[in-house]
Amino acid sequence: MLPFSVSQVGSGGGGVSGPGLLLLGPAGRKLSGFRLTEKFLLLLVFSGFITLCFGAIFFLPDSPKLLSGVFFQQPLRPVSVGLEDGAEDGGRLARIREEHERALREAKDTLNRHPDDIQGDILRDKELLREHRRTVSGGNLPPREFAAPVGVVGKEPEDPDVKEKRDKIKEMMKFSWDNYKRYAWGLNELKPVQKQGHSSNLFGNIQGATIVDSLDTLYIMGMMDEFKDAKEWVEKNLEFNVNAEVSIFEVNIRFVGGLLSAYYLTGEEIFRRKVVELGEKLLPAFNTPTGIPWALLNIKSGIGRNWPWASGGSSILAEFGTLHLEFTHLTEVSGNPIFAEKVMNIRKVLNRLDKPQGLYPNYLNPSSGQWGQNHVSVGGLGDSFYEYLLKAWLMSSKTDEEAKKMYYDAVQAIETHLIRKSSSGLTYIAEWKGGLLEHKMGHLTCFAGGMFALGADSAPEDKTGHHMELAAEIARTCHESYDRTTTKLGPEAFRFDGGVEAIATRQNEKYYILRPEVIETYLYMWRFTHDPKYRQWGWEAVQALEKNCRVEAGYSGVRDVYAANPSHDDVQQSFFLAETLKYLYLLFSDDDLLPLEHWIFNTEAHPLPIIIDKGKRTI
Ligand code: DMJ
Repeated sequence: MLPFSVSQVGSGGGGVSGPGLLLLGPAGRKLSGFRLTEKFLLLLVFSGFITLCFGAIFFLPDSPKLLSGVFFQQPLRPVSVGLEDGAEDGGRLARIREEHERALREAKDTLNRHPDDIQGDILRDKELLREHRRTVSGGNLPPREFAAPVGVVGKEPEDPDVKEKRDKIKEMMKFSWDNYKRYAWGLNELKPVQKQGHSSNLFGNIQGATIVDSLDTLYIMGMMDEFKDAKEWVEKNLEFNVNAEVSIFEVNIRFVGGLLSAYYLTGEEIFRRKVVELGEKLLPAFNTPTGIPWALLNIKSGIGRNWPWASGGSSILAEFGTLHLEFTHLTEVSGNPIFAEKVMNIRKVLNRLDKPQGLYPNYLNPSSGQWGQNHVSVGGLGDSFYEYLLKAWLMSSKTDEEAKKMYYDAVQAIETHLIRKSSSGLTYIAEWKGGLLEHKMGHLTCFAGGMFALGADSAPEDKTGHHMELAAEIARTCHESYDRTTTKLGPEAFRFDGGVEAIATRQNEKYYILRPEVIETYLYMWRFTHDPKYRQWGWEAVQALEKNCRVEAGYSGVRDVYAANPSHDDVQQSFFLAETLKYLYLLFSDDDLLPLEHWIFNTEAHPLPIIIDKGKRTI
């Protein structure tokens, strides 16, 4: 406890740090009652405390998901920056104008260009897009032949024990879905304790994240009535003409990914129409001097900007590096090359840059094309960039040699500089901050086990076995991070320093928000090795979820995985239905359900078909 309290009172309260702040002593004594040395000491403690708070917020960003998923977990007012809502009242209009100007100011600061020029570019691009539609297909989507997909309906497992487990996972999906439908239908996510909808500001005013994220899981689990309801909702209610800022990354992996998968699984035109409409709305995000997209975009006005906390107006590696698969498929389903061009340009920019020790820093300025702060991570802020290099190579039927080289070079640098072994022999992936190693691994980083396994087969210089070993070691470490907790669920981050191994030491790293990465790695390891321990570990996770996260109306994250009776954060994340339950279901299915020779999963576990012969799918 601090020896004084800081209270926010009206101006002129006699505070020492400006109007509005009044410092009170231990017994509510006014600061003016202290001697000079006492005042000085108090000030010292107070300013130390403030510096610490700022340090924590601005210099320790773990991931865009960490900041957005945790700091912004409470429903926030969406940031609306459009100008033309006639029905708005005066106050709201003024606020919209203010925010519009702020976004433009921030864009101007990063881009160093006049706001009128920025707006001019946005309008010109919109016109070009319309023009393309008019000339190519009279304003409509060109027709597209759909071939039957491979392996989207699996057989029942023969082993009754495996079947029983798989049925249990399907029941979990039904429970999550039914409760979402009952209490939060049409909203983004469910608060399973309060039994109401949850809105994250990541999607602006776009609604229905759980519905779109769940489409393919419902389909492969054979929950056809639920799938029908979901499809009908998409048809009648899914709207993108919203006057609010969205996260390009989140909308891409959940909405674009979810709709693309639904289209490829079913051939239903509604999904193709919707996904192309959404893809076109996202294009203005690339309107920067380098073409490295903004993190945030108002999809109505087309004005973009970056997260205010991201290293001097930088874009984030894991965000702009996790568009490639979906945008390649947007070109595939629309016939418009523009989507693929945008993501190929990101590659070009990255390949022109020097990489410190072969590593990719997490921040890149979209105006100067220069790296920002020296922070490298295979977890939050970096993670799915590496995943998408490998998957771009695989999705191209192994023709995209550039992606292959970038992936294996990056893995080599990661091995040399970030991968370490603890004293008891646990392999982990550390983070690199300004030249120093931080011996911490995030839950998000645990996806890397699956990635190394998936990439092992094509590893150069006979390194297949080595990559598989690495994958197995990461899987083991991540399993340990679960096994060393009371709940048997893993913490958000765990450390290998100060005498601990695979344990979270900071209170704010002990939560679990229904994340999938560890189970994702079990699935890949199972597919490649058929070692029964991976199913056993997956089943441990199911039991832990049932015991700690299942509440009356759905599943919730927990605040402390080391507590015997952890409290709930009251959010049923849409990725729980899209990823965690899907990966579990696949873990207890035969390998011919979504076989890896035909499908790759985007980073939200939405299956996308492998493309052959430039624009011709295998399926
Ligand atoms: C998901 O949205 C995706 O898996 C993303 O790549 C990382 N974060 C969440 C799940 O943890």
